[in-house]
Amino acid sequence: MTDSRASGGYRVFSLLDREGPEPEPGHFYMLATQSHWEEAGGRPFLPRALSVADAQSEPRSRFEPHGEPKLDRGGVRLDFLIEGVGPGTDRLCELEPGENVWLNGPLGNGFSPPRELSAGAAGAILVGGGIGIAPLALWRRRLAARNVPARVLLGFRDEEHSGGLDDLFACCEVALASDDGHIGHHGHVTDLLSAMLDGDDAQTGVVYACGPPPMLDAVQALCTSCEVACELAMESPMACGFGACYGCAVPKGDGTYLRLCVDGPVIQHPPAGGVVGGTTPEDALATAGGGGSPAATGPAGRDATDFCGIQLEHPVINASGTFDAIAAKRVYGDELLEHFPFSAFVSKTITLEPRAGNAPQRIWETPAGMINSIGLPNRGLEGFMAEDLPLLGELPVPLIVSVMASGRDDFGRMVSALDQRDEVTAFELNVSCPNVHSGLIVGEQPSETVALLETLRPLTAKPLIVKLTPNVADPAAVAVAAEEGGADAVSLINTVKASGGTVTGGLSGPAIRPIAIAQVKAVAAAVGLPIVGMGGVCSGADAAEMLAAGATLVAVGTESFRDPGAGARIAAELSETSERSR
Ligand code: RRO
Repeated sequence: MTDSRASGGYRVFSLLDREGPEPEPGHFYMLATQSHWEEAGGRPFLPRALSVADAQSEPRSRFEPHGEPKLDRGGVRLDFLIEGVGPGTDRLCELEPGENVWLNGPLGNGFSPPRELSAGAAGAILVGGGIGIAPLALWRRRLAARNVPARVLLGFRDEEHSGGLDDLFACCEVALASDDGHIGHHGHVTDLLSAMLDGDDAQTGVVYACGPPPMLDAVQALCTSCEVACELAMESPMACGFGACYGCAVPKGDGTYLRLCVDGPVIQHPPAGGVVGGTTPEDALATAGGGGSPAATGPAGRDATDFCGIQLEHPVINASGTFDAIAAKRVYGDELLEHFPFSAFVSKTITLEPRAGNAPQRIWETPAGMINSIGLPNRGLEGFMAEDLPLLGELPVPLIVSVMASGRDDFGRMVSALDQRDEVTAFELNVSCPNVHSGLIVGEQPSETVALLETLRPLTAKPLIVKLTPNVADPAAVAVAAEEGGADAVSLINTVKASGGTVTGGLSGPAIRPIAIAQVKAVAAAVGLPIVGMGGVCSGADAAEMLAAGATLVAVGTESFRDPGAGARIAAELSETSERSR
């Protein structure tokens, strides 16, 4: 951090990102203090998403004009507007110049320039509300640099919830509104927009808006009625920022959801090309600029591990549903494939039919963890085989497909169909999701688990890994049933049933690691199968503890949300730990 100053009721702070690249207006960053808040566990636990309010490349100059030597800084200066509204933003507000910040970005899709501007057109209108004025500040400057005329309308709730004007909109004409009348028009900023659109003789190219959801709804309604295109920069609770956590769902209007981090945060209305920021497989193959690589140094061949006859470069894989390799490839480009963070990739669980997933809110931060209620969004078996599987087959590591069904026949259909595909190395049978309410959870009943395995075993020679739930009195009894039924391995733990804030679902993160260690030990004592141990693994030391408890492989889940390169880092740390003890 290079600077932090009060600005009305908010703060503006500046960071120097030495690596860049320079963000586009509308892009956001995931931010945490150095070493992820420096407190192992506790709150804040997850990084916070902030839109960039200004960005300027800093020259690599060695001398000030008057000859004083200065540091060879270089990089991109990033300005953010922030309001302390909870433990994460409060901590960021307290940062002092000189402190280091953990940064992942630039992320997301930015604003797009007005498509057609006829001669004499009025250009763009920028509508900002509260802290949402931030991305519009950078966009206004870029539009001005391109000689695109832009009128700016900004609104604030009250004096306490306002700021950034002098810092971000100095030397530019803005029309203001406030709900309490302390500044500008006494009322909503959308009153100003309505009057402007009504009185527009010239054609408005496009309206760009960022602010609270009711403001964005009103902007969209006004634009629709005036047949003006608009782009809305939206907000949603988000754990990762790169498509892994599925937390930042916003309804698309057709019963399905967008992930705001990779399909937004800027959403176009009407949608460009008929898809509202939709993620297509073609998009996924394109190499994006991205915010640095998630990779760390890959471990050497001495860490090679045999798992059910599959040779893996090291013992660290991902937990299902915590890393979307297709979305991550879109964000990080080919570097992701060159330094893939895991030695095998486990897909998000798929079902026979497509599922939209649960309605937001889907995630809730807890002390040293988070609760998810994602609800298994996926394309369904057919969509997965047609669209995702060819892309996942390009990954440089073996693919384990996670499947779930409401009955044995449907499980059988999925396993039989996927067995035919060379891209699939093994199956994980998810019999333990806490977030779908289809009656019986197979993995809660040893007898059901044996019966499922007896149905599936004859259908494939590929390894079958049973994902166990921690939400039973005796997980080892279910593991024994899986072994009896012919499973090749078990993986545990899935998330722990929990409730916090507005979310009831599954708890993950370091908060559950002691539970995971205890259950891995109990299962290891009861079965001879290899075990994939997971639950709150954040470091090489945690992974070593999991291996010592009886696991053959370790899966990293929630930690990848906080750090996309966590898998590779943990594998490297683990390798160092084992090297020392050799
Ligand atoms: O998608 C989910 O809500 C989800 C699944 Br399928 C799972 O197995 N575990 C979890 O915590 N969430």
